[in-house]
Amino acid sequence: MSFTFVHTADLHLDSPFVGLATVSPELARLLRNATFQAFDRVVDLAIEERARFLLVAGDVYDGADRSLRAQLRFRDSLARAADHGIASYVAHGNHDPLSGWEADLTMPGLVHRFGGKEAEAVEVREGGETLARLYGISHAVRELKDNLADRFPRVASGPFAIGVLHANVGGNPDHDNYAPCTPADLLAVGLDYWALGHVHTRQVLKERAPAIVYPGNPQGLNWREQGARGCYLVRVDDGGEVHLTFAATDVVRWWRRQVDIRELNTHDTLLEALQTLREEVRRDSEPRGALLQIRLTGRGAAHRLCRREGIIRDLLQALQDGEADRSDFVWVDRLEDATRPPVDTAQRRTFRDFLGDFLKAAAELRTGPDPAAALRRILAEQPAFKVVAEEIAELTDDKLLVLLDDAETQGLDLLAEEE
Ligand SMILES: [Mn+2]
Repeated sequence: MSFTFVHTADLHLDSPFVGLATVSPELARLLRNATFQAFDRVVDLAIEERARFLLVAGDVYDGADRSLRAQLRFRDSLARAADHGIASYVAHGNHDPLSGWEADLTMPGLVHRFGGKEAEAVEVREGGETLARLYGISHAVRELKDNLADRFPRVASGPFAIGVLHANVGGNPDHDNYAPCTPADLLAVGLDYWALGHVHTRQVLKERAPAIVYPGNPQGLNWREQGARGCYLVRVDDGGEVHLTFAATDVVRWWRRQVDIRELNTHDTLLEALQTLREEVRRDSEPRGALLQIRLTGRGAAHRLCRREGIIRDLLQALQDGEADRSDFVWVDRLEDATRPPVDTAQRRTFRDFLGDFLKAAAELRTGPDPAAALRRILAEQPAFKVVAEEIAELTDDKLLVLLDDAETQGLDLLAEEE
């Protein structure tokens, strides 16, 4: 019997959005509701797709002392799912362990919360048949260092089996190492699907037999959490095969981009480049709003333009004008000037110092009889390039010489830093 379920995690309901420099009252209101609205979209998806159940793999709330507002909203969303006959299975994570404060609320009947001792087993039944067997465990306390995968029973046979777990699998260095375990620990349990939480960027560690999935958070929370965010719609077919579909649920999207000023010589072209970037980001975020941080980089004439008192502020203002009223807004929160003055390479090359010698060597290589061959010879002599020898061999001569130009610019930037 085929069935569908929705897998989400790391809702961080009522999370304060940190790191924004300029927030209008409209934007503040939108952000204050974003985590709730994103979870509502997860529930909407479950209803539209007639999902049999919903899995929430930890970090429902942002802090152990969860707000009453967050608890009420979570309950109301689960109640809406329950009204459509959709059961919810919830595990708690390091941000919202069972030991945290909890309001005295009655959860809808179709909600099951996993305990914190052993992995509990729950059956999902339909018409006298067992559709799936779920195993799950919650974090009992904060900063749990135990391997929770060890607390799952070994499962050899039976109906489609799912594990719900909030854990750092494989020692992801971008996240706290709570409930650490390895992919091998998970494989040893013998389940068909691992519904994980903790890592905020979606990641399919294994596609099938078993599928091991981090859905990421339904709403990005800060500048490190860029791009589309959402949950997974999982279809299990008659043969027990897993089919994953990602669905974006984010209400506002975070982006960080760079603009190189090398070719930009006037205020017009500079503003145009920034507006073009803003429109690209709008297309990448549609139909929702976006937050954007821009860093101006590179060497060129525009460096002097950027340095003029008040220019960066005025450019930022120009980019923000008219955005606040749009539903598909791109709010440029920050414009950072990291540009450098242009360098007259030909003149600098004549200096008798390390940077002069560096530029001379690059120029000699480029004007020699067969620059590409000479460059290949140099790369082959350097042990550091051995690991990419194959990739270098595959490059055309033209591409290799473009890399030489890039390397010269980069070397120039690094060496001139001291000056
Ligand atoms: Mn989290």
